[in-house]
Amino acid sequence: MSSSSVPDYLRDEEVTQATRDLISSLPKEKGWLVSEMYQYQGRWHTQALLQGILICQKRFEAKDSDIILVTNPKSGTTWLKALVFALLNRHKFPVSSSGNHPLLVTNPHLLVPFLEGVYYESPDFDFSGLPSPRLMNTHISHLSLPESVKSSSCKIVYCCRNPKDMFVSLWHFGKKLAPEETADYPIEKAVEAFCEGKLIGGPFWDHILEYWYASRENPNKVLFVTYEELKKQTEVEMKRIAEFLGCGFLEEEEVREIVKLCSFESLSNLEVNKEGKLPNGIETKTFFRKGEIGGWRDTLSESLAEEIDRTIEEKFQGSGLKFSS
Ligand code: PAP
Repeated sequence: MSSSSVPDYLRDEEVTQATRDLISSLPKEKGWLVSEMYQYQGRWHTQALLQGILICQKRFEAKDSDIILVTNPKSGTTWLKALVFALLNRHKFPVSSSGNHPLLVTNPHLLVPFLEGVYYESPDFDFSGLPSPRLMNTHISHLSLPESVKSSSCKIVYCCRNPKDMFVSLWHFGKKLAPEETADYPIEKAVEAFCEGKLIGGPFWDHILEYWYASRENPNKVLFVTYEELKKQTEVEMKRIAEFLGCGFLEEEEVREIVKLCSFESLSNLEVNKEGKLPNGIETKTFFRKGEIGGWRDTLSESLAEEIDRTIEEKFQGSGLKFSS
């Protein structure tokens, strides 16, 4: 990819020799938004993110008190980061005196580090300095998590979103990020790639199902939430997350205030999320588009929606997992 508007982690340059050596042995494909993707442990990655994942697998040492937020891209990452950050820091930064709450002046992505992104940018980054409990996020699949994440007692909160909305959100994000590179790529082709599991990070169903089953097998370790439930009953879901994380008693008023502060309306209207940029160059406003359930209807034709529905039906059959549309 040539455009300078594309952030580093989606670019193919600046990877180490070790990554290049591994990459030369991996299956590769041309991708939407990225010129080349590589299949590692069953998932398709850009070179840069693959490097971040490899370093994370090697270096990240989870602590029992860690909290890791996991999502497929465009499934509610920004929102979940804001909610859990506000929850964990409610004594240090009471939302009621919200005039100086960090979320009012800082994009959630800068308050909660993105593991593989940080390791790609700074391979020697030392996470041990983060205040306890450490709060981090990742898009890494369950299969590829660093060993210490699986063996420690750290907690994982996984947020899943209806795949049609997830796809549409990613589609618009990519178009905003790299208008020239994506201009000639038809949505039909992107839906086909999505349904073949060949969009960045895909197959999306493996990602979701691995965490879904992990949450069933070990409900004290993995909490499975959905964007749709979060949207429909944010306060109820917040309390469920708080209980899972062992946050202790929460006043109803505290919950209400956190939910209000982290709502789409509130965050998307803040100066920092309208005009700001992340260090990797992404404009913060690109993380706030519509924030709705079922917004895919504006973008997907009936036949494309059916194509994704067929994939969902086939891949999630028997799992017990249902998506509200
Ligand atoms: P990421 O995985 O790249 O960090 P992520 O935050 O998961 O992105 O996805 C952005 C989506 O979450 C956008 O959805 P849309 O394209 O369908 O609109 C964005 O609008 C939505 N979003 C961001 N913040 C919130 C929020 N506070 N409440 C609800 N939805 C939100």
